[in-house]
Amino acid sequence: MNMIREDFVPLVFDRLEPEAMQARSRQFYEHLNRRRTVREFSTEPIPEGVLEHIVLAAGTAPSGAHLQPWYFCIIKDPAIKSAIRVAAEKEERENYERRMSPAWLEDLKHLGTDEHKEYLEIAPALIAVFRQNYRVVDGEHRKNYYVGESVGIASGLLIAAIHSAGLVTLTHTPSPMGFLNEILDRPKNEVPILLMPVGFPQEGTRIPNLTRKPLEEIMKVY
Ligand code: IYR
Repeated sequence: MNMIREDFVPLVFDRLEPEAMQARSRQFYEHLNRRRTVREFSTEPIPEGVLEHIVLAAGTAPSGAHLQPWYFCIIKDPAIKSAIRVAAEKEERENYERRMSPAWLEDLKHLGTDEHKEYLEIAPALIAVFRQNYRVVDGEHRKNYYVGESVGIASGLLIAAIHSAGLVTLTHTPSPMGFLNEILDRPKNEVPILLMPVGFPQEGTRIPNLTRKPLEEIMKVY
């Protein structure tokens, strides 16, 4: 086969020496391993342009048929943050009091979470991540592919970019989140999957004393 595709361009690939590969992979792991989810934020604003680059980084994710089925809303306006907090807490109250099973609540106990979400107002910015279940082309609904996988990967890059920029976040998943479509005026083909407060940690914040699974528990070489 090996057909030359006219619209293809040469790959720009930076080849590293083995020692550089070993050092870079270790340093990247060590950097990511310092990331922790934070639930207490300061109100300190985020420097200009940082959130834009974080979203651009997320948007580099691979996606099914390169359809990039994601959309990111950045919310800084205090009135909109308040409206989101009120709506999220209403759903979370329902979750904690009725929708989550006793086993689920038991699994969560060590994190100390509850239905109160003051961080949605305190953090200087919220990022709402939407998955585009389908796209609309000339008024017709067209399929997107591997949307969950694609937006999941983009969200991972988003979280890594937030950490790399020297900020903290919390992977918040109020559910259902239909209120975000209304408040943010997003179309029906978009479904919110994450609501991430982003900012600086509140001074003196404490986090659960968690450990990560060791390599032998998450990997096997064949
Ligand atoms: N979405 C709820 C509950 C919750 C669920 C899981 I799984 C967590 O790891 C943490 C919280 C909330 O945000 O409180």
